[in-house]
Amino acid sequence: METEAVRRESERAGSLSESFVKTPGWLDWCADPTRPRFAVPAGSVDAHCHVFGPGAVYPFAPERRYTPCDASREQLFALRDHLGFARNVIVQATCHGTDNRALVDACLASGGRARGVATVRRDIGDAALRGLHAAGVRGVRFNFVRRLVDFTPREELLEIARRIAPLGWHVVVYFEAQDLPELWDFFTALPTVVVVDHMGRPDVSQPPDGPGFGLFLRLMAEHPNIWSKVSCPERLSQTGPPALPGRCGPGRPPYADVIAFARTVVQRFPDRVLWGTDWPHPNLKDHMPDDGLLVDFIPEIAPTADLQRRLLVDNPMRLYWPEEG
Ligand code: 0GY
Repeated sequence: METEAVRRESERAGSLSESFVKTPGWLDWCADPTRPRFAVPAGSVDAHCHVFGPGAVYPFAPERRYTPCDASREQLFALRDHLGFARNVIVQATCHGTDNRALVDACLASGGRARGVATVRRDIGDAALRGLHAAGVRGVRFNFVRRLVDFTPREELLEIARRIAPLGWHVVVYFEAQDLPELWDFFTALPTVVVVDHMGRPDVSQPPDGPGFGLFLRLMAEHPNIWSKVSCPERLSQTGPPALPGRCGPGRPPYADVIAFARTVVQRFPDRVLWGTDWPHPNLKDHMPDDGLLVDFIPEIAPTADLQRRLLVDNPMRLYWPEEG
């Protein structure tokens, strides 16, 4: 997958001064992913992925909770092409804090094939917001996962949501299932579309029709402005098998314990679901998935061509490229 552009980017990064030491035990992204067996529909969008630096060009934020390996825009675009996707939605990763430069530059370098979800502070000016919009940003991310970020007061987040609503942007929220009861009132008060990362991180050792996931399904059923990414089985699975060569394949899907959860959401809310690779997969501890085998997970959770087209093309296009609709 190595391209001339990737090599040039590495050399550029290497020639600059700042260097970072990865968090001990960090797992690097898979450099030689399989080509997926599942052919994604034409025009598919990878609607959750990140860029990391390169740290020498776009330094990681002082307040970060982890230091990743580099994962440049050229490397992301090479993966996009390898997997058969047409576009990316790049989500600001917490290792860059509220410095959106790597994200913005990736969007600008994409030739219109990437849009972004930024992280901003309440004191961001109108001109800066307009600049983000011009670059392709269409949402802000609020993160409630305690191991990743410090607490931000709810009124500050609400103020940001009110500022971005007139731009037609939405809010992406990342939280863990046990925190949903406490966050419910805040989420349901937001004045925009709200996109939940990774189905609100359910405990997949519990039944998909049990009370825990039932609360999340109720959130979506009662609030038509709430969407979900049915992504990250590799983070949620407790039993595997992992998306690694020789460990999964035809008749033996990866992350079998996540399938019922994601399929339920896709089938009940087919017009409000998104899918993304989550490349370069920050903070995985157990294994680093092969992104090609991860794409082969999609037909397990979206079993018909119609569901696949909505999940991968229609929904992300409506949210991120509405002007093309
Ligand atoms: C994800 C998940 C994680 C990290 C981040 O921004 C981030 O640092 O999103 C995680 O560690 O669970 O969605 O990529």
